[in-house]
Amino acid sequence: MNQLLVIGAGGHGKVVAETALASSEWDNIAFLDDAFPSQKVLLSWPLLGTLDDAGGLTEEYPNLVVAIGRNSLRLQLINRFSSLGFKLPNIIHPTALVSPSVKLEKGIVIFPKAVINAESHLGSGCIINTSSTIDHDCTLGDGVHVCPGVNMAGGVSVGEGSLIGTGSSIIQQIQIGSNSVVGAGSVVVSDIGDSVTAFGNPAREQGNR
Ligand code: JB3
Repeated sequence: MNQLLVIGAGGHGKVVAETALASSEWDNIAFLDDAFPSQKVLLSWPLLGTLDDAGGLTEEYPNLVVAIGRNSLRLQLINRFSSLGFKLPNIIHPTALVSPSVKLEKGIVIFPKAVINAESHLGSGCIINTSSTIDHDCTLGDGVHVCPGVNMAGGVSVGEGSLIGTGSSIIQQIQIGSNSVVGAGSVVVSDIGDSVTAFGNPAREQGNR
C-alpha cells in the first residue's frame, strides 16, 4: 500500500486526495487537521488527529502533502513537516500535461487539465489549479497559487507566496513580485511589484497588502 498523509481536510484537501488517487501512485489516504476530533472523516477518508500528531506517523505515513490553500501557512507547514523527516512528493493528476523539461521542487500539486510547458521551474508547495496553463520558461517561487483557468504566457516570473486569481491572463515576460495577489479575471500586461494587490484589465496595482 502507498500511504499518503494529507494536511488540511477542507475543500483543497479533498481535491488533493482525489488527484493523488487518480494518479495511481497512492492508494491509502488519511488526513490530519486541527478540526479533529469534531471532524473525523472527509468523504471516505479518516482524520487521524491534529497537526501535532504528525510526529508519531512518520513510519506509517512517510509521505505527506500540505493541502491548505493559504500560501503563507502552506509554506510554513512544508518547512515544519520537512524537518520532522516526512517526504513531500508532487501530486500530479493524470490529465495534466507537464513537459519533461519542467523542473519541479517538492510538495507541488497539479490539478486536472493543467498544462506546464518546456523549461518552466516551479518552487516548493505551488498549487497549479484546475485547467490553468503555464507556458515555456516561466519561474514560480515557493508557495505560488495559480488559480483555476489562469493562462500564463512564456517567460513569466512570479515571486514566492503570490496568488494569481481565477481566470487571469498574463502576457509573456511579465514579472510579478512576492506575496502579491492578482485579482480574478485580470489581464496583466505590465510588471507587478511585491506585496501588492492588483486587478483589472489592464491590471493595475491597487494598494499594499
Ligand atoms: O479556489 C479553489 C479551487 N480552492 C481553494 C483552495 C486553494 O484554498 C478553496 O476554495 C479555499 O479557498 C481554500 O481551501 P482550503 O485551504 O481547503 O480552505 P479551508 O477550509 O479554509 O482550510 C482547510 C483546512 O486548513 C481547514 O480544515 C482548517 O482546519 C485548516 N486551517 C486553516 N487555517 C488551519 C488554519 N490549520 C491550522 N493549523 N492553522 C490555521 O491557521
